[in-house]
This record gives sequence, structure tokens and C-alpha cells, in this order.
Amino acid sequence: VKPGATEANMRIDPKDTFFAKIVNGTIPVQKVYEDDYCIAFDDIAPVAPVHTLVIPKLPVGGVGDVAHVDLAKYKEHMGHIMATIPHIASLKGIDSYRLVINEGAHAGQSVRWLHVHIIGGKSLGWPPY
Ligand code: DGP
Repeated sequence: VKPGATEANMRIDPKDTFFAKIVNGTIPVQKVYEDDYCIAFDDIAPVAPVHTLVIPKLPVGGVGDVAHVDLAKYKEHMGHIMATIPHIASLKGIDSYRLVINEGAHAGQSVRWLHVHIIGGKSLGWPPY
């Protein structure tokens, strides 16, 4: 089991997660990219030469929380993130990559603030488990 991917961690309010502190600026992080909707930074435990996380500036625990968020804001943020990922990947020097969103402890989610993994910089295997 991946460290932190626990049911207890999935019950944490997104606003109490480490990623909330990155968004509100109380914990500094080396940013790959930032705009009004999202922040991108490199994963502390990279699984590939490029492993960058993109997090929305909207408190949402994961894709499973869609019913509990302002839907218009959620769509705006997530649509923007998907439209911005090619640029973020280009900042990391890659144009071929895999996007991963882990939803829930069994999928390996460890931080209950929605984040998109950009993984690349090498040939990736399939299936991804
Ligand atoms: P997930 O396991 O899908 O919830 O992704 C959480 C990722 O966050 C995991 O790959 C490791 C990364 N991570 C955890 N703590 C930190 C940290 O303090 N700094 C950075 N840069 N990444 C972190």
C-alpha cells in the first residue's frame, strides 16, 4: 500500500491538506507554473524523470467530490487545467506524457486535494498497475 493512501486521509477536509497550504501560500514550493486557476510543482517522490503535479486553486478533494462543489467553478478550473497541461508539459521539456488522477485510497490517492499527475520523460508501460 502506498504511504498515506488511507481511508483516514481520504476523510480529511481538502482545506486541511498540505496542498491547501501551497495554494494559500503558507508553505512555499518551487513552482513550475502558476496562474489564476492552478499551480504546478514537481512531485517530491518522482516515479519518472518528469513527474509534475497540477492542482486547482479550488478546494476539492478529488473527482469523486464533484457533487459537493460549485459545479460552474469546478468546470472552469478543471477545463482550464486540461487546456493548460500541454504548456506545463512543454515547460518540463516533454510532449508525450501520461496524466493520472488517483481517486480514493484504493487507487493510491494520499492527499485529499484533487491533483493531476503529469508523468513522462521515459517510455511508460501499460497497463499502469
Ligand atoms: P496521490 O498519491 O495521487 O494523492 O499524489 C500525491 C502526491 O503528492 C504523491 O505523489 C507525493 C506528492 N507529495 C506529497 N507530499 C509532498 C510534498 O511535500 N511536496 C511535493 N512536492 N509533493 C508531495
